Parts: sequence; C-alpha cells; structure tokens
Amino acid sequence: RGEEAPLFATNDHESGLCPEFPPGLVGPLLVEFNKPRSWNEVTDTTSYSLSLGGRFKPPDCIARQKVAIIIPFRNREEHLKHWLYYMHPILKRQQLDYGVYVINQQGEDIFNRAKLLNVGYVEALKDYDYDCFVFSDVDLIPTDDNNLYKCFDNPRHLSVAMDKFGYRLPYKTYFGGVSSLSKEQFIKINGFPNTYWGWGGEDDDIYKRVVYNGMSVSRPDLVMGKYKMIKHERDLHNEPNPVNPDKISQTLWTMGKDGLNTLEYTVTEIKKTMLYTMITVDVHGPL
Ligand code: BGN
Repeated sequence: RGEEAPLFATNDHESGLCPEFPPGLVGPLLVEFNKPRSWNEVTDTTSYSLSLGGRFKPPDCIARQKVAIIIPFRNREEHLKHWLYYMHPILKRQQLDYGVYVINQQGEDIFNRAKLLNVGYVEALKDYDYDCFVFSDVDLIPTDDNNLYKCFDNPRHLSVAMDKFGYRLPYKTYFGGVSSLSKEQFIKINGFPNTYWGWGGEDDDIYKRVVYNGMSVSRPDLVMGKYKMIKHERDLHNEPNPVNPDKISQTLWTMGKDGLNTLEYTVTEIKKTMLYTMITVDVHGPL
C-alpha cells in the first residue's frame, strides 16, 4: 500500500495485536541457583507492572493468548522464589496476558501432581477467561526466552532439553516438566488423571491421552528447549508409587472416567500477592 513500516513496530497496527514474534526477546539466559533469593529481592526486581495475583498484560499491544501458568506445589518456597525471579521477566518479554497460579497441596498426605494441575485449570478459569494453560514444575527454568509459554495447534511439551537428562529427552514420549494445552485441547483429553498418587507415571498418562485423542505433541528444538532444574532431595511423601506403572497401560480405558469429569477437591485458602495467586487445596487423599 506504499506505506512505510514503522522502524520499531511494537504492535500489529491493523489489529493492535502483539507481534507473533515478541521483539524484546534476548535468547540464551544466565540462570543459576547457587544463592538463595529473598522475597524482597524477588519483589523488587520483578513486581514492576504486575498486578495483584501475579497478573500481567503487555502495556502497548493486545496479547495473542490469555495464559494461566499452573504450578503444583508443597513446601518448596526456595524454589518458588527462583521460579518467580526468573520467570516474570521472561513472561513479560513474551508479551503474554498471564497469571501465575501456585496450587499448594494441603497436609502431609501423599502428593498428587496431576490432580493439582486439574485444580489449577478449574480455579484459574474462575478468575479470568484464560484460553491457554501452561503446567510447570516449580524447579524448572528455561534458559532461552524464545521458548514461548503459550499454546500451539497441538499440546506442547516445552522442557525437552533438561540439564538433568543431558540436555535431551530421556525417552521419546517424555511429557514431564513443563507443558502447554489450550482450553480446547485440555477438555478434549478430559483433563489429567486424578488417581496418580506419589511420584511417576502421570505425565506418561497425559501423553497417552493426547495421542489417543488424535493429537500429536508439539516441541521446541533442543537449543530453544533447554532447561535448568534446581537440584534437590526427593520430597517427603512423594515416593515412587509401584501401582503407577501398571496404570499407564490402562489409559485408553480410564481416561474417560478419570479426569475433569470426576475431579473433586476442597479449596481451603486463596492468597494473592503481587507475584502469584496461591490456592491451597485439600485433594481428598487416596481412597
Ligand atoms: C519415568 C516416569 C515419569 C518421569 C520420567 C522422568 C513412570 C511410569 C512407569 C514407567 N514414569 O519413568 O513419570 O517423568 O521417568 O523422570 O514412572
């Protein structure tokens, strides 16, 4: 049309939408966990332009997706501080309209990661009309901000090159760590299983749900998909559960009757700070 493109386009001037490739990304990042972070340090360096509950919208364009970041949690405050310290600046540069939801399992019963993720999905939707959900462990930080925390045409596995697995997938169908599903994709697979108590297998079950529902898994390459994991001892009350390996052979038959349609839990506290929304939940222990 003979018009000159502006030199520093911050938005798509027709629609007001943020550009498809956020212009402020910096690429590889220095990430280290050797010194603990104080809440003051994290708040001072990241809370600028956040609003209550750990919410953000890009100031100068309309975000392409509304993303809820869901973090399953219990007794990992040191990790959460690192996560917030590194992730808020990254997510802002990615120009997402996002909110951070920390789903805190109440009590000392056996942990249930996938059920907490289901709770996060349901509770985040009560807050805002999210269309995308990123499910992230609290101890994983991407070391390249080109790895976008958004949704794609297929469910996405983001943490493909973790340091603890030698910067590659431990096996081809690995789906653990960090993943993203649109609202539509999540509903299609009936959410995640509620019945994996303790460590192991729930991510494999989710992978199978995706494939059995006719979708494939989208992934970044091994350069963009690098992650650092905070080293730690195995948590108490999250032992490998010997019944889980057997359960993943049943996913085809169980996925329709174990998931969003059977989710039950009790929220006992909702706490909002400038950095996150923490939802404490009684997941009603194993039967
Ligand atoms: C697998 C676990 C995953 C875990 C990865 C990486 C199981 C099911 C029985 C084989 N799967 O072995 O949950 O994310 O290791 O640690 O335990």
